[in-house]
Amino acid sequence: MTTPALLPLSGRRLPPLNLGASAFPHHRATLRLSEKFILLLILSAFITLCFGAFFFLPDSSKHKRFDLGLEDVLIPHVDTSKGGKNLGGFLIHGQGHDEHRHREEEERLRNKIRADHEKALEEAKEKLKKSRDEIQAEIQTEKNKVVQELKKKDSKPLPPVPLPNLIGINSGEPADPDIREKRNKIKEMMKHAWDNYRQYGWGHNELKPIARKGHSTNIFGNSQMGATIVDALDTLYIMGLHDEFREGQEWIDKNLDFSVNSEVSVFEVNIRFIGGLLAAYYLSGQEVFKIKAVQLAGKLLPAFNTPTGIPWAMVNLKSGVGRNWGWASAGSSILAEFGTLHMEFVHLSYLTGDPVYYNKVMHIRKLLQKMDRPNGLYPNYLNPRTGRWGQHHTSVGGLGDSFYEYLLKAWLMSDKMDTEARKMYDDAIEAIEKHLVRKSNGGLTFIGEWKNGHLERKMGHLTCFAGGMFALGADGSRDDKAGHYLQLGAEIAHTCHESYDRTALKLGPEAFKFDGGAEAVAVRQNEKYYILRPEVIETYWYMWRFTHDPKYRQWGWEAAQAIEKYCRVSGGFSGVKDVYSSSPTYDDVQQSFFLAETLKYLYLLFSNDDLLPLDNWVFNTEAHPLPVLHLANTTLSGNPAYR
Ligand code: DMJ
Repeated sequence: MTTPALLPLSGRRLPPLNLGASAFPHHRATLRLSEKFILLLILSAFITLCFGAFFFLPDSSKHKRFDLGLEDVLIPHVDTSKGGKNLGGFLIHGQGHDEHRHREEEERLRNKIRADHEKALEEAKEKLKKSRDEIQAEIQTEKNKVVQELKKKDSKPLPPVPLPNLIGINSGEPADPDIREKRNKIKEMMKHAWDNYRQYGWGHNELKPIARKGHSTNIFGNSQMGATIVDALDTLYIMGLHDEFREGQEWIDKNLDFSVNSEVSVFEVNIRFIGGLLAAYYLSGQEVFKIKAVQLAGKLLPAFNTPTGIPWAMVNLKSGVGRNWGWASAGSSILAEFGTLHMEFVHLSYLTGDPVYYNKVMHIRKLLQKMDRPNGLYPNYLNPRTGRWGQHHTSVGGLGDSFYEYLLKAWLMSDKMDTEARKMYDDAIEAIEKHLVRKSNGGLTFIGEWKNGHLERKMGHLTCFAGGMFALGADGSRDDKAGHYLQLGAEIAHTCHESYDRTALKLGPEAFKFDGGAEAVAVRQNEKYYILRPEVIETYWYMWRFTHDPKYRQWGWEAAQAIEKYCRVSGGFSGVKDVYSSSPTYDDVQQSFFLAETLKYLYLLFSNDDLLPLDNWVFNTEAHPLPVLHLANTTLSGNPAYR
């Protein structure tokens, strides 16, 4: 095939194009020639247009002003109050000398534009001499440069911040050999869960322990973000599983990337990823965790771009577009989701010196403070467009739970300086006690749910965390009701233990009733499952720390044995579908919170209290410990950047 030569604008013939070997030589040659031709055509049209436009411009000297938006350059300072005199810059208003200078300037600019065009043309011609591969290689080099620049920007060291007093990062090894043995068993369970995830699900969000492959749900979006790795890190660290911790760190360093086109839950990513990364940073001091947490937090910020500043439930990490769950009442955001950001966001502001995170969560708080609350209760749904409550449904379990938890923990985390949060917590639990806490016929204290004007006598497994919350908030409670709240915590712990004890597997159902003869048992088939949740064990641990009543260790051990017996499979741990059936079927999911929370609380239950003491650490809702910020007279920061 003969190669046609192109006649460029300069009249010089370009060398024949090197087409090279190809499976479709004809197509490739045609394509390259037409591409180049079109490029040249566009260039020449552009140049003609520029020259034409320039020469057909009205003669600006007649207008006495050179009006290309350059007057600031040409007439640097004109004080009109002084009658248009020369003020050391350019002369104006019809003086001959002035016109001459304008014309000279015009000429200079024309020449510059001409020279620029010629240069661009030369460059284009040079480019056309290159082969497609060369051009592609150049483009790739440019791209790489940009990526490198971005990476440099992303991994820019954050401002140094005086670290809070990190007390109690120790082995916490108990002296009692029986307790030590139990603790070792929990560590072995952690190793089994981790090793199998490592082998079959590495990099995926979670593990399917029966199918032995990766698993994910829509809360993590559609990309492999290694949720189990991030969620498990601090548990590995606390248990002294340092090789495993390092493996996780390496994966995060090399693979955890947030520039993915993936729509994630803002709440879940905050509590599991940001909470997990921050805890790993504070425990280990490894900068990479802090940097990743800050990068990720930046990706969540667009979720707050709503008319009210109440964030969307989900955000696309790449585009920043947010939206709410389709199932939520009237397009609402969920109380337990937008109300469970405070701890992590305060730490982010503390560590970065950037108040943006703090301002976002304080804005939410201020908005909630202004709203009317039916019976003093916070409904679970709030519309982020209108700022109005959705359905009047209040729960201390799913959809509401960790909002109350974070009010208390904001106060604790601020070294008890954030009294506004404490007041909101006290007001909320007073209303909860009045309207939702009841005693069953059989004498069990439970927390029901408020649904459109009536109390549903049902309690979720999730609600069981509240026993620990009441105990944690006892000290510092209004009217010095510490004893009362500790007692309330103990009663909830007892009820939740009963919900475990009344099953075949000695594991608790997802929800249980106190109605029509039912006492702490699930009635509906679809509420009989146990998915390795932590809340009951979490409450045992808090009760143990505050009372040292041995029954809490006993109850925790019962739960650990049941998990070992009924949930352990050779490929990890699985949830079960019916806790009332002695031959249960598996759901085939090893949830990331099993490693983050359930096993961590069990391990702490059999450790000494000086491992992560509660005066110095506050656990986020995913059991990631964050240090108390000992701040003088401010809820925010020991970081001088704020002061
Ligand atoms: C965890 O992800 C967190 O504890 C959250 O607050 C609610 N529940 C799950 C585990 O059950």
